[in-house]
Amino acid sequence: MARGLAVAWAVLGPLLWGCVLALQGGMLYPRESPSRERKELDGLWSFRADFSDNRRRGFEEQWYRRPLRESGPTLDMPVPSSFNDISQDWRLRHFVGWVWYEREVILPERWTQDLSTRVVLRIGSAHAYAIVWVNGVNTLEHEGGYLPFEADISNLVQVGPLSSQLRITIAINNTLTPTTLPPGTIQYLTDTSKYPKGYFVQNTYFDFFNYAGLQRSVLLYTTPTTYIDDITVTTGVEHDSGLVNYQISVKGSNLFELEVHLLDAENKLVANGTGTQGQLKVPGASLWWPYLMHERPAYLYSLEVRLTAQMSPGPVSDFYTLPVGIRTVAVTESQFLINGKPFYFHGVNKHEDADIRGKGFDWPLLVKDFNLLRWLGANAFRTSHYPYAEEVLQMCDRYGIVVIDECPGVGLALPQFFNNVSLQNHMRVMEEVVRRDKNHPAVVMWSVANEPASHLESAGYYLKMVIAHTKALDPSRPVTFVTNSNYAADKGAPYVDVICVNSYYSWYNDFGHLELIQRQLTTQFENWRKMYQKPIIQSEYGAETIVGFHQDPPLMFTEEYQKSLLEQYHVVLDQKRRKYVVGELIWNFADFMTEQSPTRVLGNKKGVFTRQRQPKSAAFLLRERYWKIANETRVTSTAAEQVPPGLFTADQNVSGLGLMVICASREHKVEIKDFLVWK
Ligand code: BDP
Repeated sequence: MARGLAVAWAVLGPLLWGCVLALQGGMLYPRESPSRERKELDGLWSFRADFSDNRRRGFEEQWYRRPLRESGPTLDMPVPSSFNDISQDWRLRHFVGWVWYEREVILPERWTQDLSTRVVLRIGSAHAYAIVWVNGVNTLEHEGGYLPFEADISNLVQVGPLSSQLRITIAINNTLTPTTLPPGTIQYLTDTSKYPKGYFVQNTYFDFFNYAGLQRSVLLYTTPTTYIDDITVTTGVEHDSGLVNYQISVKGSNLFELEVHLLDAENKLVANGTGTQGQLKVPGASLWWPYLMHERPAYLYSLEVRLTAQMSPGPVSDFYTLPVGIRTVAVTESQFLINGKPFYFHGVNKHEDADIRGKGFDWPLLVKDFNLLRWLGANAFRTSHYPYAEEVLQMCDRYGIVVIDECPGVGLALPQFFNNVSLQNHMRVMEEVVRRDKNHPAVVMWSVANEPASHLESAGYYLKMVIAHTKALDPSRPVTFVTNSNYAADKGAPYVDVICVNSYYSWYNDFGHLELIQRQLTTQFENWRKMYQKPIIQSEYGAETIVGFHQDPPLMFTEEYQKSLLEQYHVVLDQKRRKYVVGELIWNFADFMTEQSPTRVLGNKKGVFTRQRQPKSAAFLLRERYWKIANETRVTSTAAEQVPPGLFTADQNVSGLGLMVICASREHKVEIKDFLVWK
């Protein structure tokens, strides 16, 4: 049964693209073009946390009606940033409830006078519930952090007494409840001998600090009033040609023409088309390959879309350019294929996390992280445990770092979290994730959850529904969730395309007993394999390590212990990766902040880099390993361009092909220093 499903997906997935569920409204990343302008609102905002007992003073006093400074004292708050670690006030570090942000903006006069211009306010993310007012008018509400939302505010800035002065007020509530994603509970502690009246705590069921605020950019952008609302691209390969299927939605008029041009990396036109959907054929296409898999990784074309609409004052044009990578993804019963070749994930799990800024987006941090990934020889990461900023995925497209894109379905630990309201919400969140990230070639698989209580019957139904919905939204990619349940008890595993397993042998289980890892890990893989003939990824493993702690023979928390634990895992991974294990993702790329607890010393210390991005000894061990694996799994350029037509089924001898690739690559070594010159 399970086997049948996986094979059916590999064969039918891409053919089903025509049956994709239509989502209302696009969420194209705001890019400048001859018809579009952008105004970033990053910088200092006015800020106030509502410390009142019921946290509702801001609404009772209508703080959005007047400039925030008029209703009380404000702080300077940088955007993007989490608000938690910015001030010296411990109450703000641990605040639960509504916080208020405000920013005054001067708009270019044309934006307010030209009625054929559409002005959009876009918030990159606001964790976890946000209400937005523009000049005191309730404009937008959004539930869920880590994803963008936007509103057309033209009628607010272009009618009435025209004014270039805009006041944007955003109230954000970080409370997590049983029906939010991630879920949480609020616990009132009523024993007055211990706690003051009304005392409550926010319980979370995940292992990272619940940073909040405007953690990604806020911006304004324009389009013409008839505009390109959305573009959906899927790609394929037929003989030596690349195929680019496009679907474009236009809003504002039915009288329009669309022209589509595909340009290569040298800006040369390679194909063109017209209309709202079509297929472009690129003979001799350069494919999008993962980092270290090919000598020319991450090849991107540009899809230029030009809209011309007939409006009463005359023709209007809109332009949008989308980066496109041509690649295929498929799963057989023992392999993960990119462009028809076996792909092995040798990478990391990450967090959006750093000193002071918390989960706030930061370019220097992002570029440093990508330099470290390349240094490490990592070719992939999972966005544990929520969708990362769009700019991160753009970097992945450009650097060839493959992504398992995970939604914030983390901490689904209690039976009451598997209810119908949560299920509807989870499916809506997956719609938002797919809508936002569907066009990134780097994204090769969706993960709908991390470590849900998947042994529960109710979780089985819930996961089945979320996975089916995600597949209907995007039949072109495999879907998974990450499990730590027992293989025999897991009720969600029948529905995934790839089994992703977390295990912490010799850390949380039999701690200190490194000698048991090989036995236990072998059993883990063999049990899962016997039950489900599907490829397996070791999606987490690792050990807590305080940088600078040393002990030999190794003891827990030392750098030596982390290294030894990894080495033990690697022995088994090496045995199984030539069979059906298709990836290993270390937990974690870097140390990160968590809630306080007796088991966390200033956060989770399982990073191979510190929170400040300095290497622990394990980073060097991992680096040797990843570059060695890269040497073994790389495809030669000649083989790479010969992508077999159509899709593999489990019956075809793909493992034979894998062997051929390994042999061919022996003559074509990747040197560790290559990362310096490849990009
Ligand atoms: C795993 C979780 C991850 C934790 C990790 C740990 O998926 O979020 O941080 O354990 O305990 O179970 O370090």
